[in-house]
Amino acid sequence: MAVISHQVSVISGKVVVLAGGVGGAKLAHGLAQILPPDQLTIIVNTGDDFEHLGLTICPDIDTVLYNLAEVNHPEQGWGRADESFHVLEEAKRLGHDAWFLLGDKDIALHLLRREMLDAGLSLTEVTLELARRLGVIHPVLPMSDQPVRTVILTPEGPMPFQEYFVHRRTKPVMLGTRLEGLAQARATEAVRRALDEADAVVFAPSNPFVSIGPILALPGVRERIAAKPTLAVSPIIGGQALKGPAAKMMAEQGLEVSAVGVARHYAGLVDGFVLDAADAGLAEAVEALGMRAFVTDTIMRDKAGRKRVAREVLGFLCAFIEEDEEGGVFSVQ
Ligand code: FO1
Repeated sequence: MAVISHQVSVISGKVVVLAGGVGGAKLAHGLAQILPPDQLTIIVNTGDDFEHLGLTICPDIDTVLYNLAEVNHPEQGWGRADESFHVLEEAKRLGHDAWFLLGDKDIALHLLRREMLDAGLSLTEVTLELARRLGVIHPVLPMSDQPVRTVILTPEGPMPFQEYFVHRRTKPVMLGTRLEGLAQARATEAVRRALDEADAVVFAPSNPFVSIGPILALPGVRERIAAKPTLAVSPIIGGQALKGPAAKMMAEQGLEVSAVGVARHYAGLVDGFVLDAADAGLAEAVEALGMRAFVTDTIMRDKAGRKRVAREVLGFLCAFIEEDEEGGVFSVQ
């Protein structure tokens, strides 16, 4: 039987991926298995960041770093594999309300981040240094060096993101969001340069409101992305989020809870939309929004699955870039 090669070889062309938590980290890891560091930059949401126990916690940055370094917790996706919780247990014994689970290895990284931030390094410099120490070779860039903090507006009042997400387990109704610090924040120079130099931008299957939304909200980001071939991977499959509260948030905002609802949210900004095979029937409705639709199995079950989805995404990118521009910068073998 003939062996069909699905190898994608990207001969040139730079890809920027926008990522939030676990879904973003998985796709970034898949892309990092295919593209060399000078062809892949990962821009990460920092709206989930917060100060806790004197530490600056950057959950999405750390989830991306741990996944790229292949030291992430295999089931939960965030945090470290083979983790212990001695520090937290002792803090608890001393009266700390340990609602946010920080393991010992994770705390070690946070202590180094604290030290570097206190020494005056920017979050970008700290992240690149932590990446280097973890053996991550691809550039992982926080969206901003200034703090931008997502606040969830609920009937009980405004709630800091991690209070809503972890402490309250996303139970309160989300009426909307507010990005504190946005007026004083800007996309970093590294982020702006990566977007300017990108041949294509990919929105990972991350939460459109609290993961991709804060990145797009930074001045100059949306315009830069609008000028590039851009595609998004749906975080909603069969009307449900694979992980996290995206579906619940959509319902609470009166949006259609489906991949089409997500595509509609991105309409005008993205040129292509990747749907899961379970939603093949929605491809036409997506295309009616003025974007190309591509259907594949988007579930990234393991390391090979992440690479497979990344390869499919790049293949899709090739297809529509080459259609638009003669001899586009990507090619599939
Ligand atoms: N998520 C939880 O649901 N519970 C936790 O206790 C928790 C701790 C935690 C510690 C470090 C870290 O980097 C992430 C952590 N997360 C936890 C995940 C994180 O808060 C969310 O996944 C993201 O903010 C959403 O993208």
